[in-house]
Amino acid sequence: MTNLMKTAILLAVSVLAVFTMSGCSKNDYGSNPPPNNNTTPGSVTISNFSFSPTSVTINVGDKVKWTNNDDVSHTVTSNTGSELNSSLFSKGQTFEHTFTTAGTYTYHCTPHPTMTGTVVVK
Ligand SMILES: [Cu+2]
Repeated sequence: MTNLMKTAILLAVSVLAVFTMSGCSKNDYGSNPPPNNNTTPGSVTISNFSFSPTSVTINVGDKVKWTNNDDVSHTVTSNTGSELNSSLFSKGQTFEHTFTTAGTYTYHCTPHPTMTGTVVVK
């Protein structure tokens, strides 16, 4: 075996080792939880013509899911702006929205304006 061949093999092995190590650390979150990939930290139930809880607090990038348990259809509609703009959804159906900007989002139900709620995005 020539010295050149030895060097080439050594180089190939060390490149492989670096790749393996970096691949490992890429997927190793240690004690930290993995990044938030569209989990649902905010859950709101709609029943008896009200949102419960009326206010949820989440982080930027988090998703809120509304579940309608009423026999009538409801919407989740921003009081101002267009962040929340669901269609009417009926019993057993859900509406989900991911918030990408911090702020306080107040909303109501279009056919039942006395139904109101708030999403606080930190
Ligand atoms: Cu409603």
